[in-house]
Amino acid sequence: MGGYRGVRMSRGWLVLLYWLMVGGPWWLGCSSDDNRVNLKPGTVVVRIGSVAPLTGPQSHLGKDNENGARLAIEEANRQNLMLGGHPAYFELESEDDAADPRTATVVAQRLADDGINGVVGHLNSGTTIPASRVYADEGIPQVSPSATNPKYTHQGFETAFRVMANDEQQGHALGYFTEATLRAHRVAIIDDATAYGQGLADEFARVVRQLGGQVVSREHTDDHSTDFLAILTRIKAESPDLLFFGGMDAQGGPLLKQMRGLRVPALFLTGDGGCSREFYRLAGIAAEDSYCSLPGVPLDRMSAGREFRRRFNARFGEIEDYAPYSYDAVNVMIAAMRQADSPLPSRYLSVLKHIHYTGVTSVISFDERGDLANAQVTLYRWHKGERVPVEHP
Ligand code: ABU
Repeated sequence: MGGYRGVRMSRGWLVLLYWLMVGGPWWLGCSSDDNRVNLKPGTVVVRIGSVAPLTGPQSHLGKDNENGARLAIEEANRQNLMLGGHPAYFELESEDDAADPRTATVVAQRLADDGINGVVGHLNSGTTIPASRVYADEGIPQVSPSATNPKYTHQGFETAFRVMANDEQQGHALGYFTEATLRAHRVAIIDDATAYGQGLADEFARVVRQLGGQVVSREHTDDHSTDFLAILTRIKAESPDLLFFGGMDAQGGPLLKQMRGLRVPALFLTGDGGCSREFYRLAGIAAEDSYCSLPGVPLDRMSAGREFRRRFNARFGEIEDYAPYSYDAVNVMIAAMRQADSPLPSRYLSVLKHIHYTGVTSVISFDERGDLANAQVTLYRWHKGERVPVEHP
C-alpha cells in the first residue's frame, strides 16, 4: 500500500516538474494520461473529446464510438506529427453523457471550460443538438459520427459537422425502399419520442405518403419502455404490411421479439439506431428477414474498410456500429489541424469547413451547413445472423 502511494507521488512530482519546465499555452488542462511524463520538452498536447453514453442501455454503442476515436488517436501518436513546429501528442478525453440531454450540456460545458481542442460526438441526436450550442458559443469544432437528426447542422452553428448521412437522406431511402422495393403500402409506425426516433419516423412517414403509401397506425413510446404489447395489439388490428420503428437497438430488438410473439406477420424495418449486432442479439431468431438502414456504404466495400476492420478487431474486437465514423471524425479534425499547422480551434475551424479528406468511410467534405457532402445510405436484411446489404449506392 505504502509503496504504491510512493510511486503515485513520485509520478505526480514528475508531472509537476514537467509543468514547470515546459509550461506555457501548449499545456491545455490536466490529464491522467501516464504517457505525458515521457513527452519531449515543447510537446503540444492536443485534447480531443469523445462524448457518448458509456452507461445504460446504449453503452455498447458509446463504447464503440469511443474505441473508434481511440484507435485514431493512437495511430496519430505513432506518426510523430508536428504542429506549429512542436511535436504533437494527442489525448482522448472520453466522457459519458448517458444519452441524457441535460447531462450532455453539463459535459459539454466542462470540456469547453477545460479548453478542449475539439469534440467528436455526441452519439445521440437528442444530446448532440443541445450540446452543439455550448460548443458553438465557445468556438469549439464538433464532429458527430452518429447523430443523424437534420436539426443539428441546421441551426446555423459554424462549429457543427457530421460525417454521415442525415435523417432527411435516411428517411428518404427508407421510404423508397418500403414503397418501391418491398411494395409494402400499408405501414404502421412506432417511435421512441426522441429527436432521432421521432424525427426519422416523421421523415419516413412523409416519404411513404408522398409515394402513395398509407400510414395505418402511428404510435409513440419512450426511450426506456420494454413492454410494447399494448401498442402491438392495436397495430395488429390494422393488419399493416410493414412496421417501422424509429428508435434504438435496445428497444427495437425486444419490440420485434414481442411482435413475432403476438403473431403480427408484417415486415419489420428500422433505421441505423437499430441496425447493430446488439439488435440481433436481443431479437434473436425474430430478427431474421427484418430490414434496417445505415448511413454510408458497407464497410467491406469501402476502399480502406477491410484494413480498418482488421486493425480495429485486433485492438478492440468486433465493430458494433459507428466506430469507423468516430475514427474518421477524429482523423478529419487532425487533418484540419495539420493543414492549419495549429490545434487551436480559432485556427483550424476555417480549414475544417473546406476540407477534402479521404477517410475510411468516405471522402469527407462538408456542405455549407456542415453536413457530409455526397452522403449515402445502405439498406440491409438480416440473414442467418448476418447484416447483408440489399440496396446500396
Ligand atoms: N443515428 C441514430 C443514433 C444516434 C442518433 O441520431 O440519435
